[in-house]
Amino acid sequence: MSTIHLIGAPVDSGKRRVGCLMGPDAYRSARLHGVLEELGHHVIDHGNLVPDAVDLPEHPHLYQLARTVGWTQALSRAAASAAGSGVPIFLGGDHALSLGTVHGVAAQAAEAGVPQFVLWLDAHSDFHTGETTESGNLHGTPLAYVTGRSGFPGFPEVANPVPETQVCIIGLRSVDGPEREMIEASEVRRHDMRDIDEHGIAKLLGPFLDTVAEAGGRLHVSLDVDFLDPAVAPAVGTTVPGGATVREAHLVMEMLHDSGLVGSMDLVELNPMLDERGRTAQLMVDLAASAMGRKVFDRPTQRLL
Ligand code: 4U7
Ligand code: MN
Ligand code: MN
Ligand code: MN
Repeated sequence: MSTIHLIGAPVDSGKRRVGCLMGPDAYRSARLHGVLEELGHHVIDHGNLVPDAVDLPEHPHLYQLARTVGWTQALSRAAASAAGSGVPIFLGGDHALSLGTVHGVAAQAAEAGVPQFVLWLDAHSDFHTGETTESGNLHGTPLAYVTGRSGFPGFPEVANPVPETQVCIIGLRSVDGPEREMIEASEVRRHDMRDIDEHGIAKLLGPFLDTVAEAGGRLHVSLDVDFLDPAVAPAVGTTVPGGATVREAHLVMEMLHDSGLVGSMDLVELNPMLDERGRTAQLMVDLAASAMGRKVFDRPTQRLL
């Protein structure tokens, strides 16, 4: 059994549409803490973080740059300290929070001499730099930042970039032109929805987990709500039709648990303003439970919030 650190990260600066700041409390209302305790884990809820106060002039293109830099600094410290003493689960908050969480866990892994791997479950590749993003929304940039690309003015230096070969994206179905170019020129592993349809998701994830295990590595999992099909997970601002099913997502989580490789996890992009009777928050809590060891036969009768 593990020590699990729940760390609220009500980041809402990574894009224009507000509401993700309510994410951490939606997960709490859907009983994340209790569900994980019922699996036998030692669970500590650290409450919500606050961003550092950062004095940066407004950027002509990057939306809420100073606020997001402040979050990145605070989250990196929190992630580095929690990763050394258990499994942190970051309750988002939009995906800009991963600029900090991956930065922090990668720093701690480097100190511990463990290779850091990242699994990105998302409809989008989030591979823009500050120079390529058309929207200026920083929630579309974290993978480029943590793999060490330039174009992030004011952000902490990335002293421990995650090597491209140690990143795997699954669920892709919305990638912008410049992201496509950068990814195709990179060694990032990526699987789009067609790959899932043709091969089955287990055949895509399995080999990546084998690579992590062979390297003696540790895995950070970043789960964007929009990885899921909007029909089952409507509470997200960036819905893209044709996403993962409930069972595909659970299978990923079950395989992650069996692997014993997960060192940290982000639950991102939940916007409770857009939810229907809490069903998306509930599904995300159920997925986190699967990742932490709940079996299909252990699942309680469906509760309605
Ligand atoms: B998310 C987008 F243009 N690529 O850059 C952009 F399509 O964290 C979307 O994956 C980014 O939800 C989505 O704004 C970021 C857009
Ligand atoms: Mn994302
Ligand atoms: Mn996304
Ligand atoms: Mn999104």
